[in-house]
Amino acid sequence: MYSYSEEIDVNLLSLEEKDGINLVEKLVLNPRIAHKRSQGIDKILEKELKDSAIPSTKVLILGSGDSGKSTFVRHMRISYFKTFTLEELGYFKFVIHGNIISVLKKLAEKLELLRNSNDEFKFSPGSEGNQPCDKKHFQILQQFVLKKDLPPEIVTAIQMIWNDENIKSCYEQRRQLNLEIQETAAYYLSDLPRILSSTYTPSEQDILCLRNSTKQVTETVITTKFMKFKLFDAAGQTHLRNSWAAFFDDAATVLFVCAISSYDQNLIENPAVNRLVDAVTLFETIVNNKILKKAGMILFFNKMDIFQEKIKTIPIQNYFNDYLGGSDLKLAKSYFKNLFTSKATEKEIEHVLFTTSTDPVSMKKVVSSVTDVIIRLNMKCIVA
Ligand SMILES: Nc1nc2c(ncn2[C@@H]2O[C@H](COP(=O)(O)OP(=O)(O)OP(=O)(O)O)[C@@H](O)[C@H]2O)c(=O)[nH]1
Ligand SMILES: [Mg+2]
Repeated sequence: MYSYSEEIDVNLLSLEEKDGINLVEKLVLNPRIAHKRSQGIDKILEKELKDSAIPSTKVLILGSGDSGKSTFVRHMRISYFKTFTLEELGYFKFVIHGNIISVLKKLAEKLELLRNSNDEFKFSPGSEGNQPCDKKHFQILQQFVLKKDLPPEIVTAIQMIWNDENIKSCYEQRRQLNLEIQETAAYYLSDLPRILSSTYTPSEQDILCLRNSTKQVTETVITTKFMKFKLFDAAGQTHLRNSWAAFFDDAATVLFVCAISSYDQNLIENPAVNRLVDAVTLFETIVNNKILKKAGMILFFNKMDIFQEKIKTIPIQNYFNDYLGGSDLKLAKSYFKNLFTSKATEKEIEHVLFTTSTDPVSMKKVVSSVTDVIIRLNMKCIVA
């Protein structure tokens, strides 16, 4: 009498009308479908029961913008899931191409300004100083809006602009020129043919180097056999921090990330404030926050790769004048560790780590030790 497919979605839980027939009627009319559907529901319930038997723990990942919070979440993803979905890889590819374009646009725009100004800038030998860098390619790139794939003329424009010696000089002198350029730019720019090829799929290292500023607190759930980790990755820029407090309840762990290499940098959103001074102030409010009283603290001093190189040429004392350790790495680490931990008046810091989040080898150990601490802190939080 009625004809309908037996391939009915057994996971369909709503009893909506289909083909003018109420689903309840369908189930009564066809016992096979009813059985299949009931089996489907049993499976869902069984999985839910299994999942709910796994204890879960809430981890807040807090810290200033650009410190490496999302990069750490990507490490957790890589460690426990091993792969990313095709959809995620497509998105990462889009972000990486966007990163490259935005860096080159910044450099080309700065170069244009420099050519028309009296600022001191060392144009590359042999280049005609007042000739605009490949203007045609610069214009093509400036007008381009990235949607999905890169058209061939954009690939050419990117390569031509990066091959320009003056663009490279501009990049080398970015600090003196006060140009805020993504710290992982050199990694991508040194490997353009691979990254711009039509068959490009981002590697694990590419994914760890991408820059995609978080705009709102994002939850990532990682379910292992023993524990479900609910990671809340916060948006670190100053104007986005007032959304954090809504997530503080029931947090067993706070992982605070600061970029130790930023001691000589100011906030992009407020150029009057030193980034590391901002990070210490923020840390003080978090570590002594009453709602987070039960939560254990893990502190990451991230971007150690940049820090180690930087202290050789840019004295810490120029920015933190009570620091007297010169370019000694051990003394520098200990100074910043004391600076932060001395702010914790309400509790001990459980774990302090010096990390380079773009290095997958060293981060394997970090992920494993942090996971152990998170599990321990969860137990402590339950007992407290
Ligand atoms: N060289 C270097 N770069 C790093 C390190 N950790 C993170 N980065 C890079 O720094 C940039 C910022 O990292 P994110 O993880 O996006 O920073 P975030 O703290 O999530 O920033 P917001 O989302 O704005 O709050 C990315 O390009 C990362 O690849 C590190 O240890 N060394
Ligand atoms: Mg982020």
